Amino acid sequence: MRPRCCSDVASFAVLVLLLCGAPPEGLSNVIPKDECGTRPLVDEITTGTRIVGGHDAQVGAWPWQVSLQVYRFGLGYNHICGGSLINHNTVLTAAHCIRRWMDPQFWRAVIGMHHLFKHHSHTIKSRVRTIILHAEFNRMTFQKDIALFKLLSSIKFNTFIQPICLPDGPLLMTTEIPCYITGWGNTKEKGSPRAILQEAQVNIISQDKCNSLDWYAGAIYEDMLCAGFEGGGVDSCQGDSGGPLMCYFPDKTKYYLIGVTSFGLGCGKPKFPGIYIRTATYRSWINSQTILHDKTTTVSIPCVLIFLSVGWATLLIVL
Ligand code: 4AZ
Repeated sequence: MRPRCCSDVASFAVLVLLLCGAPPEGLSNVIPKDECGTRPLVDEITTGTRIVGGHDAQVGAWPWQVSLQVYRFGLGYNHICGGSLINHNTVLTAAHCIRRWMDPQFWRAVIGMHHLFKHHSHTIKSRVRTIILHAEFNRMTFQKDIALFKLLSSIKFNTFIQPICLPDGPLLMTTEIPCYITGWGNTKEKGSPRAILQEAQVNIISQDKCNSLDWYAGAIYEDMLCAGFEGGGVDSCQGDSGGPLMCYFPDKTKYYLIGVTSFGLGCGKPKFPGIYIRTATYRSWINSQTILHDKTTTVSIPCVLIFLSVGWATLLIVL
């Protein structure tokens, strides 16, 4: 039997480890289950009508929409891609957005933004701590086009800033479930980006239809989904990549992030809808990467010192 003092010391060590692993400021950094997917500034009853083409979003309508921007000497920060806030310090985006800017120091994330060049008092800009690319992202086929940005700041939620819910597995989609895409990307294939956040309602298109010979002819893999219209016209475009494809589930009264904007043949073309990475497929990757990273970065030096001291004390008592 171990002496009581040793089990007390061991319990204390476990307590120190647990406390050290806890996120700062009492903010949970795991993926939220309840506090997500709601739009405090929008009355859901009045929305849900079909949109032909995109239109300006209301201020605060999509509180998880993030603009990921790169600093360019002499030009300042440029919007590169969209992203979705999934907890206090994590943005989900597309891997192909990172291109040559692998160093997180090039980037910032802007959250709670409506106009790209006119920030509100509630807009938050955060530098990036780490970029986590899916290790098997394929630049040729765009399979596993998914990445996480871990932010340096822990973002406080408010009416303009909220995380979106992530599905635990495939969600039952019906024609009653409205789905939307948003972004500051081009409004035409050869157009220019929009300063005001654009939104559009889209249909989810079956894998079989999307892969048929006169559509994408087999280029759409299991981890992708197609959304838009057979006749084209409503679509995501360059600059929207990384941003959300989200659906409102009336029974849950929440929005879920169903896809991450990835690619497409041009923009708005008939039979070539936008392609999105299925978030349900990557739920365990997202969870493990988020938790792994938070655990390795939130164990502070004082915690390590306390833990080592407790370890030494235990050894001295035992020997
Ligand atoms: C892009 O280049 C891009 N029409 C994103 C989405 C689509 C096409 C291109 C889908 O970021």
